[in-house]
Amino acid sequence: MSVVGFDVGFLNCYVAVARAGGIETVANEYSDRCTPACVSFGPRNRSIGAAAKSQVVTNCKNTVQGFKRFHGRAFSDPYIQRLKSSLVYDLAQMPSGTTGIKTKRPDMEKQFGIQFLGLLANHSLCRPPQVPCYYTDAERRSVVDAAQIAGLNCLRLMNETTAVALAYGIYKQDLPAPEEKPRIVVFVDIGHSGYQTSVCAFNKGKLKVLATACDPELGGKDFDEMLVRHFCEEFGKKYQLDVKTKPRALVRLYQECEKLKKLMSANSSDLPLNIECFMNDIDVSGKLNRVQFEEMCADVLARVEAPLHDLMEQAKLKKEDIYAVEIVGGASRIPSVKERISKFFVKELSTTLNADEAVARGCALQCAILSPAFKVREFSITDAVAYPISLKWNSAAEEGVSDCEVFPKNHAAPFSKVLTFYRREPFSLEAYYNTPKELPFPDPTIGQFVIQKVVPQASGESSKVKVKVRVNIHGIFSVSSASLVEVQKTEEGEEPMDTEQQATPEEEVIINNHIHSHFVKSDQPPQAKKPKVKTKVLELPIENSPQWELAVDMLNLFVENEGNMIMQDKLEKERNDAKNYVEEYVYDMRDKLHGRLEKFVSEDRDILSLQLEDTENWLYEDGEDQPKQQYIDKLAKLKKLGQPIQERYMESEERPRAFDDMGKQI
Ligand code: ATP
Ligand code: K
Ligand code: MG
Repeated sequence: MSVVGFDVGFLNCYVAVARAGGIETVANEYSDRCTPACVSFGPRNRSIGAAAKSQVVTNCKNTVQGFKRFHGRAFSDPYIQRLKSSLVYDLAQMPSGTTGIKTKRPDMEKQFGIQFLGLLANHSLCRPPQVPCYYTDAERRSVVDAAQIAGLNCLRLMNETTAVALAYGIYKQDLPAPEEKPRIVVFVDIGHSGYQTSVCAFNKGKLKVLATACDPELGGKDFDEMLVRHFCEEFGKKYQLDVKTKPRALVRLYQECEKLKKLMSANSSDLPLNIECFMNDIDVSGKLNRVQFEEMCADVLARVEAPLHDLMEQAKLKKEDIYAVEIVGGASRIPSVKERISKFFVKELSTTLNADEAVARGCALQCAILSPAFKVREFSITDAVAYPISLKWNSAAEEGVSDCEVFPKNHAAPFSKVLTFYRREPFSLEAYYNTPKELPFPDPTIGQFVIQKVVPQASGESSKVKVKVRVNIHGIFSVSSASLVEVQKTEEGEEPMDTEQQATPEEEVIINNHIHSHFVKSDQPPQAKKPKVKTKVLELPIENSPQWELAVDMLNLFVENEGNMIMQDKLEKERNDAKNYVEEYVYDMRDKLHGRLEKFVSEDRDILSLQLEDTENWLYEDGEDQPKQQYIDKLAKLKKLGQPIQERYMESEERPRAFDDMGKQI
């Protein structure tokens, strides 16, 4: 068994594996540790990673990138609608209302993210994915579904900055003892699409996320965008080209601008941008230096500080409290970005972590900790709730709607709470984020949860209903159980026992519905204070409808589709391999016929030569696109001619050796 950490970025994916010796970031089939987050749909099969990325220009309408941000989003979401116009491929509304993509083949209209994450995961043989800390409930659930579709056992969905914090803390030998003042470290991750930051408190063997802040729409791509805009304008004037009208040209310009941006991180001099045959057979060229670049990106750069302010404010920390500021993510290499962060904290930034691999490595470490197959140093991680979660319900006393905040912002997670209601009939709870302005989403709904089969006590009084709500290890909210306490009769006897076992920290909350809708925290279970009664606890069914939930039948359909597509990809690969074997044989035999096999061919030489030539021509014409069996048959036919020649050669090679051996024996 292996456990793997998986960082699916907007642009790049990294995979780290836990091995006996430690954590290792693994390379893909191109010996590259970075796999592009890219899937390309061909007429018959899909290409993934680097193979897909190479089709960004040639198959631009069916090559999908940047799908990380489509998880759990309604098609009508303004964010999606805004992005839609800037994408080369088409988006579509899925039957469930979520976002999907359109590809050339109608049978391949797939739900975003959900399918692709699985693909990438399988492709890179990985296990648990990570998500940005700013992901909402629906986005997280979508990623967990994706892992399931890919047949992965997702041990924990990890917040990216928390994974980085773990990668930082677990190897540190000099952390303060548990009772000492913790070491406070800020982590900043600026990737291609998003900017996240967290502040964590470290003590020996543990870390606690104190606060997180982010700008989900600030990253490397915004700098690319500025460059693209600049060159579109310049080429418009200089060459009278309207780049925006040609998706292919636009995609190429994006690629070149990204390269230029990276070069600019290391050079402050003028740098060229040249593209041959860019549009209408015109070669284009331009140049830029870092000062100009920073000028045109002034608006983007101005957004770097806001999340840092927010972070410090939430954690109620002063800059002097910060021990170190660790930065990761590709775009953290942009000098002016670094400068601004450093200036804010009045501190040199630390780059002790691998900027590209830290997230994946942290995820792999977490998995190794969670997996019984690995012995890892004990390290406890307490994450934080990103957005405050509230519940609302219809008040029993017909006073209208009541609500309460169950998990305030930055509340520890995972965590469970038990809420106590007094009810005589089934009731429903609606969970929602109570700060809609903070959300990257317009819809604050988390879901609807109906507590079923609630009945009054035999006496006619309201029943005590205990509802357990929690934020689980993935950061997902759920109503995990509900029970009704049935008072049977007053009697001397044993206390009702709470036999529930709970791995996550838990807290009991009483909702006093008769008086007001606020809740009281009690240190002791309320039963302890009551006279001794015999009670029976009945488990109640809960009807769960989280927002944008993938229905079970849809999930099954996706699993089936994924299986079919994997099969299709496999068949297509076998077909291509069969074709390649024919091609290889043709070239190999032709060389050998003029080389070491030359002496062993007689009249069969011409027949074989002719056959090889015919086959080569066939491969480029009728044979270019044939079923697998055709290639197999072709190869067999050639081998039938080639085999006797090769046998004669082998025989002559063996003969002198046999004599030698006999000589030695004598
Ligand atoms: P996200 O975290 O937003 O999902 P990601 O994880 O895919 O995205 P990263 O791999 O961390 O993103 O970073 C990719 C970004 O970093 C790209 O925009 C890339 O151009 C940029 N980048 C990488 N190296 C450099 C560099 N030397 N200078 C400037 N930018 C760079
Ligand atoms: K990444
Ligand atoms: Mg990233």
